[in-house]
Amino acid sequence: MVPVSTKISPLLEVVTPIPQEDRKRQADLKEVPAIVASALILLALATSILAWALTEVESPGEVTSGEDQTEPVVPDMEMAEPSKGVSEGVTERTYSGVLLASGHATSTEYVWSNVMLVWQRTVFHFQPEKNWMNDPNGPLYHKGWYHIFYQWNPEGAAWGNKISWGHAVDSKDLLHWYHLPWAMYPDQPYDLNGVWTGSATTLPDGKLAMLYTGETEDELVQDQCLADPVNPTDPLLVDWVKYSVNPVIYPPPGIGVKDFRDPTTACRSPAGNDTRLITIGSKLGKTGISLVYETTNFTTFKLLYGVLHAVPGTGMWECVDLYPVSTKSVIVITQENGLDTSVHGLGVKHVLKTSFDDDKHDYYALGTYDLQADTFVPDDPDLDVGIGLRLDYGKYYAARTFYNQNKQRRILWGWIGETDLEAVDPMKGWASLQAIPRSIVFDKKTGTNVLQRPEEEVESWSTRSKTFHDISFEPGSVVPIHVTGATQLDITASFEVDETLLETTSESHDAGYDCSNSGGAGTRGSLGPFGLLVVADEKLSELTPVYLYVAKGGEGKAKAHLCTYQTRSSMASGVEKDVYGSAVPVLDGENYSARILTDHSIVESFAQAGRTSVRSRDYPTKDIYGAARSFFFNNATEASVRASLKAWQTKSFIRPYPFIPDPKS
Ligand code: DQQ
Repeated sequence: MVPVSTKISPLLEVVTPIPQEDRKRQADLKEVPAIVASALILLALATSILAWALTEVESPGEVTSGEDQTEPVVPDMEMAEPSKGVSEGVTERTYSGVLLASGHATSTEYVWSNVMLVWQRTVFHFQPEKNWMNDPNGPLYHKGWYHIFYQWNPEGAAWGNKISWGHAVDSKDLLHWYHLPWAMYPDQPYDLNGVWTGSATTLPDGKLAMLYTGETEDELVQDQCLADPVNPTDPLLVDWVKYSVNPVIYPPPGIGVKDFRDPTTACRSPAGNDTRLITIGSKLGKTGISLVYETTNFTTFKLLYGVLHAVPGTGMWECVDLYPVSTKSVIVITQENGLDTSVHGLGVKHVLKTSFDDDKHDYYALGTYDLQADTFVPDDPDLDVGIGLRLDYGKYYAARTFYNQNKQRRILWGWIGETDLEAVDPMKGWASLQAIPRSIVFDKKTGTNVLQRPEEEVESWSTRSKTFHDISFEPGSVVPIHVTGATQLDITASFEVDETLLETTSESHDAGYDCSNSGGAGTRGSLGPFGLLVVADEKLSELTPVYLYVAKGGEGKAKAHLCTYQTRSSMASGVEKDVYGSAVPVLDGENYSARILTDHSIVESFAQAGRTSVRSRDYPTKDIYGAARSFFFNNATEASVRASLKAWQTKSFIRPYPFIPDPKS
């Protein structure tokens, strides 16, 4: 065991929680003195830390853009288009700027350089070569190739009315994608306002049916349409043709024409004879619902009586996803297999996931899909969709799964949107990315949640690794993690904490701890927070703490939370700075554990093998290229933490830039 005691208690200053709205309004003004003060303290502290850190100083990373790297880029707010929103079929940008009394947006004062903007582009997350992207669409595995389609604007880096389906393929590791020509473009009366989100169904004979939502241009009516690959034997599925008598489903009576979208993958119905069921999200008043349709041919559909499920007060349900997970403890193929969409019966539960248009979060519930009654019944009404669990507690939306029949895995894709100002997107030339694909299985230990883990191919994305065994960190310490290439890391860490302290500590029961209202990593308890500082620079002038906070819960038992603290992640204004996170179950005898992947401007965190996960999009100005560092920290007041950690440097897959025009355009 190596004891470490670099004392830095003032590092993560306690911030009094303030309401979210006020926080956004005040953030820019308040942070400046706090950051300056902290920076001075940290400068002194960093000197002692440097003795460690200097042993492995990285050379600056390569700048890939051919543009002038020094030329500053000033957001032109007047040129910016108004923010897009619900009525236009896309997620509203949550951060829309901070207006000063003068009426000027503070964000215009931040001068982004090309060097900073170029650095934000990720190296192992899926991104199109340019322009705007949102929801993942129709993911599938076909003849040895992974396919991802996605909502894409061929005309620029903002959501617009020419939303099309971008398309990329990869045959080996979900990393080395080939960008193909767009698959579908809004060019028919039934989809002139956009080829929106949809899903693929692989039929037993290997044929594919792709259902998507089209929106008409004049009345903005949302209808469901069918498309097929021109040549189903083509492993790349390059060409797609829309069905000649689309749309195949109109909004039924009583359903708002703008509230009817995002058909799911079809599953087999007990009615037999190739009868299949799909579900489509909608709302009735403020009640989120999902309708069920039956089809035998994907061209004619029958609306079934009632709804799959309804939850009052949850508003419009977008991107509904319904799939089975295995509850069996002994599985023939593997302990961790996923299931085909049509599997049901003994040893199977269903996950119902919906994306809430009202608050832009993805919620799910575990339950039973009764195929006779065509209804979903949650296991626990207190954990129903929108009341209980979220797929992710950070920036993550419109997720969609597919079944990889080759590996028997259910794989989840989800969209990470931008959290800065829209005006900056055209300067970068792109907006948004997809979170790394995760496999999704039932958590047989808790029985109350799913586990989401980076899909196994992600292991092959790593190159060099460094291991740190059994290191003891005193309360109030921060220690650099000596790894090169801290801009792109895959870190696994396990932590041991002396929980008997909960019996002796004067700390009162804190069952109501909540990452978002806690004040962040500066809120100190006897047993936490502890974790990593990522996307940080040597002086810690910018840093994103990802940490576990162990509070004293009911009956004096430990209650853990996984949090990501963005408040000091960027010195730039015009950037959302939230504290994300949620509780994570830790069972008796388990160590605390986390997996954290950083890819330039993205941090993806998983706790306890994926019981809880958090994504964040960061916009640093200092800790970029070779200046990026990672640290371990323990900001508990009483507990020492023993940690073991392995950090892998991940491979890069830099996509060609500038963009090579589509052969079709
Ligand atoms: N995005 C699509 C819609 C979907 C929404 C439009 C969710 O089909 O409901 O781009 O982000």
